Amino acid sequence: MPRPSSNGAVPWPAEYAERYTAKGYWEGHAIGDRLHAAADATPDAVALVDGDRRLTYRQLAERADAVALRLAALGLRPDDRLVVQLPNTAEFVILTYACLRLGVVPVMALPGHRRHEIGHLVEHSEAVAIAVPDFLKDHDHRAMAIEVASDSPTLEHVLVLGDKVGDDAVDLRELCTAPGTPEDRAAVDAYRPESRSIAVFLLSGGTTGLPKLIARTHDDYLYNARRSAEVCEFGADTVYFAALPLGHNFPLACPGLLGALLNGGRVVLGSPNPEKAFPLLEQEGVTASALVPAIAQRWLDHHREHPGTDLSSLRLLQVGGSRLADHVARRVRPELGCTLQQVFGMAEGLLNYTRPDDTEDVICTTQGRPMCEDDELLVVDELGDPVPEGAPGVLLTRGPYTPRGYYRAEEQNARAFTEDGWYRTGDIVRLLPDGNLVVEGRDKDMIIRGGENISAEEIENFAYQTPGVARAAAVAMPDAALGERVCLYVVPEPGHTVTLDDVHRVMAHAGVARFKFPDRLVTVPELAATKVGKIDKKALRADITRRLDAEGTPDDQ
Ligand code: OOB
Repeated sequence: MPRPSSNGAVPWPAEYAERYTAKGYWEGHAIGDRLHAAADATPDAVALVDGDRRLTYRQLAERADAVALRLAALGLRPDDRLVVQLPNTAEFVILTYACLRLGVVPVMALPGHRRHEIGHLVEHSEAVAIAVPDFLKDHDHRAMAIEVASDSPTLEHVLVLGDKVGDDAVDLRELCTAPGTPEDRAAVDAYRPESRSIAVFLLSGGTTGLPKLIARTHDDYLYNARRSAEVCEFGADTVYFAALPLGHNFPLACPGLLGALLNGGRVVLGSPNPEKAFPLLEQEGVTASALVPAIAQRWLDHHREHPGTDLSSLRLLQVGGSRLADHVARRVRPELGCTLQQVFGMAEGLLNYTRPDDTEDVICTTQGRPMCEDDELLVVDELGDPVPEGAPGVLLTRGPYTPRGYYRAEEQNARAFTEDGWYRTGDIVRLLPDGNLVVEGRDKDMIIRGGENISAEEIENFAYQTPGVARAAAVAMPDAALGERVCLYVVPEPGHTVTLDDVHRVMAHAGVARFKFPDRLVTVPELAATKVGKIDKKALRADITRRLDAEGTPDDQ
């Protein structure tokens, strides 16, 4: 197992780094430089649309440099970490761009995270700053951030976006509108990060308790966005609609925000709700967007019920994050009039795409193929031996944008990565003779609820903190709207009853993200075990499916 380097990230072995450089995957540039180069090419083109705010490339680049200097004036230095928990706003983009220019590393939290997750991210990344909205969906992020800061030995600066900033925080809106000077650019250039240094921390979907950090370098993440943009045919005429939270790899760089901005395209910020999104798609002439299956389904249903919106500008609809059902996939072209692209990706790296010119069968029944010819894929059985071609097995991968380990996580790395650096995805796939993959299931203990990855182990840990719980197991239960929901099996201690509310109360007290709260609790006298004595989750998944079928209302759960 390669040892982590002094900055805590696990580097690629030298021979691979040389190969990836020689092949041109790693260009040796900082992402901020490439963004500036794109801005120089079309300074007056509109880069960003956030409601009625429109920023040209020149304005965006100048603001990013002005903010970079303001961050430097606050005391932030290259390789410092800044936790970003912001909704899809111009401030998210300007701040992230500023970090990339300065070499400050954004830690991409998700809007749904709460004190429990944010506290962990701050601690593990040793963040010196955090950016949050004041309120979002009735949650006081400002108060949460201040509380986390008071418990943290490293967190010094709280940046707040909104009207309620308070005296103990920095006004992010004000920070992002402060005028720059022509000298800013040269001043920020002086900080230019090394291309092998960490550009951004993404979060792992996670099968362990709390999210692990994935250190993506300027070299590898730039390639991630640039090659994705090629595959997706992004160019100056692209209008990308950012519907999913931008802290997620998919809308951030697959090709997403970065892919559009590196190619002179335009990014329209929004949210997934079709009632709000559809008018924007029409007004702004959106050409591409990325969704998770649960939202794709909502868009299809909304369009069926309200066929009035003109979606003719939309050319490419990317869907990924969890398995898209073939029959839903088949509705996309006839009903929305655009090309579907299935994306099987992961924050850990590897990206598989169906290509726009693939046959309708490939597009609707596979999850695509790797974007790079140097992506290495191995499909293995339980013993780690390769399976025959076309047979299902667990996918292992290595490649020029798949790091060799999680950040400062030697114990987990020993499990998640092989000795020679293959990442165990935990996904069960079939590799078809034409090179496309079909995702058949998961070998990892994770539940994907409407695109949010939830670690079963984390839910079980909270169940065990609930009075009266003797044994607990969290499994995915099928759900028509979200794909999967969380079902918790509980064996109570003798004489106790345990309710869903009891578990929720424990999780609420710990400040856990709402989307992780179990949707259903099933009390059983014992949990079935496998031959080796582990809880038989397959049997539990079959059991909950049977129960739902018997109730006849799986759609209403
Ligand atoms: C994306 O990234 P993550 O890190 O949130 O989740 C990765 C995991 C994969 O290992 C797999 O279990 C699942 O999510 N997954 C899919 C899938 N795409 C992701 N399972 C079945 N079918 C698919 N199409 O989810 C992500 C990152 C970049 C682009 C797209 C998705």
